[in-house]
Amino acid sequence: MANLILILGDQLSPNLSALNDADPDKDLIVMAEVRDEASYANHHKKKLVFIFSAMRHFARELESQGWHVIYQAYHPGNAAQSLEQVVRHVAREHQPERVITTECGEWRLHQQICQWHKSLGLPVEIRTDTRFLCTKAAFAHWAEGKKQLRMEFFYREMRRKTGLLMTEDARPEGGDWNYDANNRKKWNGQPSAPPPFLVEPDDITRNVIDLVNEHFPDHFGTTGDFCYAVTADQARQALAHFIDVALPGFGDYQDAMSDNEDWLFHSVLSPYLNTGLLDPLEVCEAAARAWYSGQAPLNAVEGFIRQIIGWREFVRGIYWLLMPDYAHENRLNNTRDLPWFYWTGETRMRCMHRAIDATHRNAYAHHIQRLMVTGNFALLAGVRPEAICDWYLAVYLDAFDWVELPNTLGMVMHADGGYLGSKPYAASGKYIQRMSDHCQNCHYRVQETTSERACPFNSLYWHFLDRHRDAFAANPRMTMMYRNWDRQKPEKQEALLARAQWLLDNLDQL
Ligand code: FAD
Ligand code: DLZ
Repeated sequence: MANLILILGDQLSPNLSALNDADPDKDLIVMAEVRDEASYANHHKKKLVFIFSAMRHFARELESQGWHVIYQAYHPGNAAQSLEQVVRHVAREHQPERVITTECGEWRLHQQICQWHKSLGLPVEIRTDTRFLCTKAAFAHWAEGKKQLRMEFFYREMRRKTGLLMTEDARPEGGDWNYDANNRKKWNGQPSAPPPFLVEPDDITRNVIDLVNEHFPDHFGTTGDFCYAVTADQARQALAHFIDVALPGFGDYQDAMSDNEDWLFHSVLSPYLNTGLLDPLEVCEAAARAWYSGQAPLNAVEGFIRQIIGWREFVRGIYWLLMPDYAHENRLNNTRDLPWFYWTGETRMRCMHRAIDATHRNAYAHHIQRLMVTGNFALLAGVRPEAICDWYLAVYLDAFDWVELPNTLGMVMHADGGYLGSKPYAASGKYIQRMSDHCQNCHYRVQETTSERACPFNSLYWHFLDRHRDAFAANPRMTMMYRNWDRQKPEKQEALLARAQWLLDNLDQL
């Protein structure tokens, strides 16, 4: 008897575990665009276009390989608007022996699927997602008994496991595990930033763009100039483009920001990795080859590989280890709502405006914008973790709960007490000035701290330290910050706190 194989919108990989041992002559594949998945967050319009178009292309590829695919295209009048309803409907018609799927990437949906065997009255087999290098169980095993979980040590395990950038006698290439100290240069326009990889939308994508504009007009962002890859072939071309033109500068300018350039030397591969169009090992091996052939320096290649086999796998491990309680963590007891300008970009803070504007246009901002601009501001302003997490989950093409939540709640908001960083990534305007040219085009003055035109990040930074003294003063990595605060005259401290309080009371006027 046939099996019904459910493939989700971020499972677009021919080697998906749900397809192992499947029989194209007997088994049915189900894929569905449904309202419940399209609207549980205010997904950016480009994210909807990307996922629906990539799903449609993948379904077509499967059909061309002889699979029988039942595909539900989105329509508001469809009777089935959740994945469960679609599966129930197909199961009723085709009477499969069981449902097979690969474990999904969100606790919310995972919990639902775990109940389907009861609601559908059918066995539901949930298979391990083998597209990650470290399974949930292997991560839990690694974490067991450790007082602190540190990415760096996990990363070294992953280097050993994969053999990436390892010598024959099992030492790291170049002698060091991590070359991050070389990766903090400001970018002054040279070498020039490479052009992004662009794909002209085909008929399938154009139809989806029309559909999203018609049915999701109120969602964040715009569909205009959609140019992302939507097939594995195109994603591989995007990878080749990155290796050729951007990887050599990736390390040096990894932390840089620019007032004019949206992408700098970043790969823009996360959407393809997260939906299965690219395989993480394939991506890292391509980068490693570029070093062995002399095409890119070690600090770039090691830094890039660390992001994928280190950070990406580490945050996923943390997510599944700590959910569902993790999503409710708020150790700094933040209560503030998200300022409205996160949705409009209408703020005179130039760095915030540029990061949000890029996000609105591209459904993309690079890591340092997410961490040190929009994230840093939310941390300093004391925004509720849930509110800022909802924003990050909605606005980026690559956003799925397993990767967005630990990055936002943990790395940015320090709401989990420090799994993702031993100290909060709080910074004043000085950091933004050091790493970008935003400040020279800003309404606010980065050198000033308490005046009406003083950069808001400055006094908010001190306010953050002062109000969280109990949480951080004993942290050895923050001793210097508190020493600098304590050294300031009481009048100055008072003026800084007063300016910050005014800002906090008037966030929507910034
Ligand atoms: P590059 O800079 O070229 O890096 C290469 C690859 O490394 C990325 O494609 C990505 O797969 C991986 N990577 C790098 N940093 C991280 C990280 N911290 N965690 C996980 N993977 C990483 N990444 C997502 O994929 N989805 C998200 O929803 C997401 N939300 C984030 C929210 C916040 C607040 C922050 C600070 C970071 C978030 N990140 C997220 C991580 C990172 O910012 C993006 O992966 C990166 O910006 C994607 O762009 P890129 O492909 O050009 O990355
Ligand atoms: C994010 C998303 C969207 C917007 N739409 C769909 C959809 O219509 N059908 C689908 O199968 N998946 C979709 N997804 C992805 C899921 O919401 C969910 O984030 C992942 O499957 C979790 O692994």
